[in-house]
Amino acid sequence: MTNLEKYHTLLSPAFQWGVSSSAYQIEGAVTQDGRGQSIWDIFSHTRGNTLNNETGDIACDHYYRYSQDVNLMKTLGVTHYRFSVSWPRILPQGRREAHVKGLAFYDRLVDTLLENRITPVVTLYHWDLPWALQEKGGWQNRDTADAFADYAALMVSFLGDRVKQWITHNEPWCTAYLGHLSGEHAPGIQEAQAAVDASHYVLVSHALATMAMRAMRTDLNIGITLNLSPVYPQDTSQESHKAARWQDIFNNRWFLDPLFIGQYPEELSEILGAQPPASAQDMEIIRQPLDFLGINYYSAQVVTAPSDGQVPWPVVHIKSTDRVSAMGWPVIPQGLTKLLVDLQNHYPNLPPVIITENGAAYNDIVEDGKVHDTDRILYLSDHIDALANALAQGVNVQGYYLWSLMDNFEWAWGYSKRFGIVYVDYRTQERILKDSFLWYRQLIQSVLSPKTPD
Ligand code: IFM
Repeated sequence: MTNLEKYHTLLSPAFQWGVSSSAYQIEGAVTQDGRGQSIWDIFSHTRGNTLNNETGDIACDHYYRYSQDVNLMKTLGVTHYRFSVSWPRILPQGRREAHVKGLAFYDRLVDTLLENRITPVVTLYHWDLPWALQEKGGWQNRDTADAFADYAALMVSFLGDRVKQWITHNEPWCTAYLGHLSGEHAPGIQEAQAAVDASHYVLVSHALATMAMRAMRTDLNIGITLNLSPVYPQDTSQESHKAARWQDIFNNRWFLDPLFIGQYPEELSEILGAQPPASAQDMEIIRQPLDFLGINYYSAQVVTAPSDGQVPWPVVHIKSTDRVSAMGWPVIPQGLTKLLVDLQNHYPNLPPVIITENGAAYNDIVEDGKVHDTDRILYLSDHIDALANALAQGVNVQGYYLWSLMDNFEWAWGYSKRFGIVYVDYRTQERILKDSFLWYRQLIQSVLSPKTPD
């Protein structure tokens, strides 16, 4: 018996079983119907930024195949679908004139989902900032936060009658760190001050957008999605404990503390080498109550102190015995339970939690038209068990969304990493159901209509 079966009664009847995706990773059609360019168009078309210089130009061609893809979700039996809106498809210049054809695409998608009894959940920002705004400083410019609030209000005016669950940002840590410090993601900047400025204005934009959306309608559930990764010290030494605290601030508290305590962690500036441009007024609005916190969980980290005292960064250890995914991320399902329980203990005002992404890339092989992805099934079932353990410890988890419905453009990794439970043949755009799809379908069915014991 899995833990989910054991704790089945702890699941609310409204528990959301979903799949997640994002616009640039699946839509393609980047020059169609008046779409403007995003920072990812420019970044991926700059040689050397992505594996094999791959781009999202075509991706899964979902812009044209969305109805087939919704059919797949219907077959899967999910109750919810989380997708993101491409900001430059709606506002090619980032602000002002909305583009009717861009809006019409999401209109069709939402209606098709509802016709199939699948609840749409919209993420407003999953990393594809309009290039026109980047040219004016992007997330390093506070004006971008105002533009984001206007865009959020526009989307609510358009879809708010049918879409009730909204996520402002997906993984602001990636926007800030990968986009502005390591430079692995668009816009490819490598500067500590740029990263903390971007993190702050992203949080301000989240707050302004939340207020603007709430001013328009009172029937919306609004949250933000953070990618969180719990940290374990490798041993009991003081140094390892300090390393774990620093890594926890870097991975998690950089965003959690401003959102739920109203201040940045004290050591953040020391860790990152730059100070966020925060005012008391900003911190006050960033802390406003949310309807839910979205969490993307993939892995955890075990750390020790840096070997060279000069460099502040803790050292992340991966044991040779660890299971690892094709991303090289260790598989640590119990980290999800720890994360959820620790969050609940640490932040008394934590809203209900939704796991908005969880999943794994593996090197899938098609054999006789089938993909036997047993590693992925094990990963998923272990993590759903870990979620059930957190429920059993009283954490209010209201949903689980698997990343991802289908293989897609994995950012700097191009198409080399497959996270889908549907295999995509990128030459033909054929979709092949992996064994994990059938497994997830069965799980959802058994939870939604459990057999009564004889
Ligand atoms: O593909 C990404 C997604 O865009 C954001 N969360 C993590 C996924 C896997 O890396």
